[in-house]
Amino acid sequence: MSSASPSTTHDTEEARDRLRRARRVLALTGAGISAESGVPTFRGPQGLWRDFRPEDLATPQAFSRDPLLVWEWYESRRERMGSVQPNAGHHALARLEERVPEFLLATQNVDGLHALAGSRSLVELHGCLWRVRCTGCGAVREEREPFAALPPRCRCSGLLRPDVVWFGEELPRAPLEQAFAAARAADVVLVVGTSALVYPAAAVPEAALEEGAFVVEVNPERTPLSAACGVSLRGRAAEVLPLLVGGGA
Ligand code: BJW
Ligand code: ZN
Repeated sequence: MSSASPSTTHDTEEARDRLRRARRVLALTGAGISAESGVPTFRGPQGLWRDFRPEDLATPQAFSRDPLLVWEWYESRRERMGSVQPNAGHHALARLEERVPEFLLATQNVDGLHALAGSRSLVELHGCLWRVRCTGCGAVREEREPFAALPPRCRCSGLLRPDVVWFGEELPRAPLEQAFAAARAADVVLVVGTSALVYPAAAVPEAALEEGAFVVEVNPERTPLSAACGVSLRGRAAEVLPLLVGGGA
């Protein structure tokens, strides 16, 4: 990966100014925004999948083949994420929502940290780690406690699965449509902590660019989106977002 180059004060000021004047803002977040809360990202040297290939674990085929292995991975992540807290980046986005007339936060994350930080105008594109869904009767319920035995089963005896979106599965339709509609209408799109590799989420800022939105990226590394952005700020979300939004801690 290329080394991070410092973004200029001018870029930061331009992004802050655009956000201050914007009436319609979409924020799209990925695993990087939770990195400073202690949640590992998926890709990269410290990524969650350093020792696993995604297709070994995050696919319906992997789950059919070995539900115990897949559940052990999810339970270890649930355990780890159960104690983490939102960071200054999550809080900055919650503050931004309060002052922008039309604001939407679309997250690819399944950790629930945006809601915990107080974001309300929020759609989860890849589901939620704190919900389970029955592969038999389809019932969905919140489940924060660890399971007594793995893989867990529903009252109907069907196998439960995490209510998240795996490769090859369709994203929940309404949240995805909301994200694309907000992208097409936005003055400014803020893309934070995503490698911009996983579709269709990666197509959301592409749609905004096609409609002429100003796209601000916050990421310590370059991504396939960087070159097309209005400004691409090379930094960590918990440091850069408070500079862009102001106020609060
Ligand atoms: C920091 C930081 C700090 C570090 N501050 N930043 C078009 C082209 C090619 C392929 C496809 C395509 N369309 C669809 C596909 C296939 C596939 C896909 O995209 N594959 C690509 C990988 C090639 N997509 C799908 O299969 C999707 N479904 C689909 O398309 O269905 C079609 C369909 C239609 C009709 C019927 C049926 C099907 C589904 C994708 C589901 C993704 N699921 C996962 C797992 C969720 C559950 C779980 O958590 O276990 O979602 S995969 C994983 O990747 C997770 C993430 O949400 C997602 C994105 O990752 P993210 O968030 O970008 O994280 P990283 O780790 O990649 O990046 C972190 C970034 O943060 C880095 O850039 C760092 O630099 C940065 N960072 N510290 C700010 N402090
Ligand atoms: Zn059931």
